Order: sequence, then structure tokens, then C-alpha cells
Amino acid sequence: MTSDKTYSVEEVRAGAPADAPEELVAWVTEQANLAKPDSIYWADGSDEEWDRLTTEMVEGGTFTRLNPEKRPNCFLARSLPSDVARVESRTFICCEKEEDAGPTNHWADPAEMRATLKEKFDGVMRGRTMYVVPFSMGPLGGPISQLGIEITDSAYVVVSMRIMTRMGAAALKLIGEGKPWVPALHSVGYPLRDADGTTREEVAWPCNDDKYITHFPETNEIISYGSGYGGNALLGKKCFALRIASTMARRDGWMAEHMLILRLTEEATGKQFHVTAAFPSACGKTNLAMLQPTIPGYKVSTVGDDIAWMRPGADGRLYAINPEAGFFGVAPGTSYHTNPMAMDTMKANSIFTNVALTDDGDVWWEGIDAPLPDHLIDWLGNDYTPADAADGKKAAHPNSRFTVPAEQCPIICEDWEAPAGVPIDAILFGGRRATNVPLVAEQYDPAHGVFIGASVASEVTAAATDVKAGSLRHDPFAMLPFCGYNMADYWGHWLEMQAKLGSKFPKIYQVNWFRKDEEGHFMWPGYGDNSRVLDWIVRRAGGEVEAIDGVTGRYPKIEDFNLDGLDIDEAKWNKLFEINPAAWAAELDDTEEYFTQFGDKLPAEITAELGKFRERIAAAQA
Ligand code: OXD
Ligand code: MN
Repeated sequence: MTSDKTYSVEEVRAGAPADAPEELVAWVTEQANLAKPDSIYWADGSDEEWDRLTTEMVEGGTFTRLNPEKRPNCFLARSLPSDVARVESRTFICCEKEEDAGPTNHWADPAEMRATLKEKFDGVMRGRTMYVVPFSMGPLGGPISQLGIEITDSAYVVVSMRIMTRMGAAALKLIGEGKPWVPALHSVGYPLRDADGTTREEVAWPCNDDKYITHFPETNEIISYGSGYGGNALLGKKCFALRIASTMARRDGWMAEHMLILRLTEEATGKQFHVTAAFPSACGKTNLAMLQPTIPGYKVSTVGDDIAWMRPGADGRLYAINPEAGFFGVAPGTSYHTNPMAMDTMKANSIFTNVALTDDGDVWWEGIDAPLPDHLIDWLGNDYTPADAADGKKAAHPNSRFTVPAEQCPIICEDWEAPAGVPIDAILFGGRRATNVPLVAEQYDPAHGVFIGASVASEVTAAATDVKAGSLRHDPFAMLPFCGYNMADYWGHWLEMQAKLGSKFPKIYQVNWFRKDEEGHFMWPGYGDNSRVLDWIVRRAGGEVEAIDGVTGRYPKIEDFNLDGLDIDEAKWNKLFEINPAAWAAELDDTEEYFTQFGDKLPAEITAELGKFRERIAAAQA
């Protein structure tokens, strides 16, 4: 038997920064007495702390320091094959009534889940340090921003949170001034010692096969157990900024969305236009957020690549901030061709997870500019040669990531940290759709816009482990894994926000960069050429161009759309907008069936939109 250390409030207080308020010290003490760490460390977010923790992780084998001449202050981590992505099947919304979580979430009774987690956390940090990590989602002190404290036993999480959030002493100071904060408790679930004194070897990537990613929206709490990876462990991101924030937003009249934010500036006039866009995971959101226009006259700057918090401003318009401070982007496919700005962002001060390592200490992944070298160490830590590639093995995991400070992005918007946010002019919804969905369609009216968001379906990619890649899945508003409450109530909230803001609510567009021809080739070049779609949307907003009424929405006229320099003639254009009424009738049947699971909660407006859609299909068939 070992005797576990008992922490008194006085002892924790003595080790805490002076700014830590009593209620925080009490919470940390309670968690310490449950998890039983060997020590408690309060993160301050300093350079010295980053250097110390990264060096410790290099010594411990969690990090490999990359070649400082090629990638200064950059590190590579390799997780375990069992811990490479978000685990949706182990993600729970714990609220009193199951119907408040809704049919698309995994629900758990809060009291039962608390009891389960209490057992899991009992002694879970034996032999480890408990890190207390204060953070702000959104600019420090901003009116839309929120504060949190993550307790974690992972130094990888601490340094990642330093990139992804405003982490450290300044956030704690605001908490000390009495601002509300969200408690977020995390453990990798791998104690180094058991209650009976049995010890366990440290490993480079501690985690547990049993995982719980839990949210208590009624009390604004997050508890995560068993994973050290991404959205399972960096609790400011999906857990707080989406699942918990979406429920806060509904209560308080704002919106927490899985959306990038970009600014388009018309160079001739300096006029600015702001767009938010929701796409399911790994549909190129970071690429769109950092788009390099291929048509003259516009400049794009990036506000955020993943999450938008939006609130009505005094002028009745919708204003958005990016609650994050970094980008956690998918590495494979990222190159100077697909996203030069992301490539320049990750030149220094970055963490790479599950990419391959070159012999000269740099990173490599499928789709990067450099050709496959003769030798690599793959994401599993094994030798990798072109013969492995020929066998179909990947050197980098398909969901491998770069974690980079947003401020290093060469086109970060000059006021990306404006506390009140930027006014939004248009909202885009997209997915990966080889068939059916045209390049761009404008809403008929606001309720049709919500219908567009609600009926998003996309081909599945690698960002979650437990959904079958390649299949089509419904992902309403790209929020399926991220909405902290009943999805139908969420649609109701959108309709309410639209009613509140009236004509000032941004117009909604459906986009699809991924349509394929009969030979399976993409029909639209995508990437920088998506600026052509944005250009049409801007000109629609300015009332310069008309649109044609179609089955899924209003489409551009070819003569109004900038196709200069593209190999797209009228026949190809028509294919990009082709509507097969029978295929759409089948898609609508499927959508209607999907909606039935929400029962009475489905807003009447959405049912009405289904009816109008069927009328448009019938008219097209006539
Ligand atoms: C992400 C995701 O990591 O959406 O951003 O999965
Ligand atoms: Mn995302």
C-alpha cells in the first residue's frame, strides 16, 4: 500500500498564483484529492514554461524536436493507433432529460455519469503532475469571450492549449476578478501507480482504451477521460467552444458555430465583406479560410478556421469572433499548392502530431510539396520507404495534425482579435458531395437557409475514428458531433435568431466544391478558384447580379460568373448545376426520414420547406 497525499485547501492556496479565487482553489483541491497527483502545477503560459515542458517531453519521448534550422521550436508527437481522432461514440451529453440531448447525441444521466467518472478519476493521476490551465476562448476580456480552467495530467495538452487558446496568467487574472469560468477536467487515464503501490512504466503516449468525453450543459462542466488527442483532450475546442457554448448561446441569445470566418476585401474600394462557412470535418475549411483568390480584385484575410461565436451587435447585425488562438489543421493534403498560407504559418513554434519524420528532422505527409523521400519514420515510429507506399501504407495518419499559432498566419486579419468581432454578410454551408449538389445555391428565404443547413450531408473523412469513411452521413450545420443539445431545438434557435435580426441576418448559401463527372474527376478546381463563388456572392449582396430560381435554391447566370482562365464551357457549367429530379426526390425522402427522428421538436418551418422543395422537384419533372 502507498499512502496517498491529501491536499488541504491551504496547501493548494499556498502553491497557487495570488489571482486564483477561493472557489477555484477549492475546486482544484477537490480534484487533487480525487485524482491524487504527486504535485500540482499552475500553468502561466510563459515562454519559460513552454521551453521547460517541451524539453521535458523531448527527454521523456513524447516529443521529437524537429530540426531547429528547418522548423525552429517545433515538435513531433506520435499518439497510439487507438488514440488518433475524436471518439464520437464515447462523447456524451449529460442533461436531466434525454430529449434535451436529442436523438443525434449520446445521452447519459448526469448523476450516473458523475458516479462513473468519480470512480475513473479516483487515483488517476498517481505518479503524475496535475496541471491547472487557465484559458480564455476569444480575446482576453472581450464581450463575446469566455473563460475556462482545464485540469489535465498531460503536458502535451498544456503546450497545445498554449497555442490553441489565450492560456495562462492573464486569463487567470480575469477569473480572479470574478468573471465566470467553465471547469474542464481531463485525464489521459494512465496512472503511474495504483492504490496498492504497483507501479506502471511511463510511455510516450499515455491513454486508456476506455474513453469518456462528457459534457454537463446544465452546469457548464466538461469531464474527459482516457484520450490525449485533439478535441478529446484540448477541452477549449470542441467540448467548450461548441458543445457547451452552443447551449450557453441558446440560453443567452447568441450562436456558437462550427464555422470558419474570413474577410474579403475589394481592393479597388477597400470594401470589406465577411463570410462564415460551415463544413463537416476535413472538407478543406482551413484551405477556404486562407484562400488565395485566383481572380483579381480581392484580398482574403483569415479570422478563424474552425469555430465562430456570433452575437447581434448594437446595429442589429451579426458579429463573429474566432474563440481560438491557433489552428489545429489536418496535415495530409496541405501543401504550397493547396494552402500556401497554412504552410507558412507552420514554419516555427508548432506541434505536429502523427505526421512522418524525415531523416533531416523535418515533417512529411501525403500531399505535401516534397516528393516521397527514400526513407522516413512513419507516424507509428517505424521505418518507411517507397515500398511501403507501394503497398498502400500511409506515412502520416490521415487525421494527422499541425497545431500552430494563428498570429503566425501571413494573412491573419489585422483585427482578428477585435473583441466585438466582425460583421457577417453571408453564411455558407458545404459538404463533400460527388453528385446532386450544385456549385452554389442561394437561399430563397431565411427558413430555406436553415433547411439548407439542416440537410447538409457529406462523404465521411478521417476526423472521427468511429464513423465509416466514404459513406454519406447527415451532418446538419456540420454540428452533428458538436451540438450540445437537441439538434431540432438548435434549428429552432437559428429560426429565432433570424426572426430577431430580420433582414440584417446574413443570407445563406449552399456550396459544393467536390462534384465529380462520370469519370470520377472533380468538376470544379476548388482552392483559390473558390474565390469566384465568393465574388458572385458579394455581387449578389451588392444587388449587381440576378439569380435564377432552381430546385435547390437560386443559381448564378453563367454570364455573371467569373470563369476567366478556367476550362469551363457552358456544357461543363450546366453539369456543375445539373439537377436530377429523381435523385433529388430520393434525397429528400432520405432527409425527411432523417428528420422524423426529431418528432414534435422539428420546427414547422422545416417541414414546410420540405413541402416547398417537393413542389420545386415536381415542377422540374413536369
Ligand atoms: C476538427 C474537426 O478537428 O472538425 O476541427 O474534426
Ligand atoms: Mn472542426
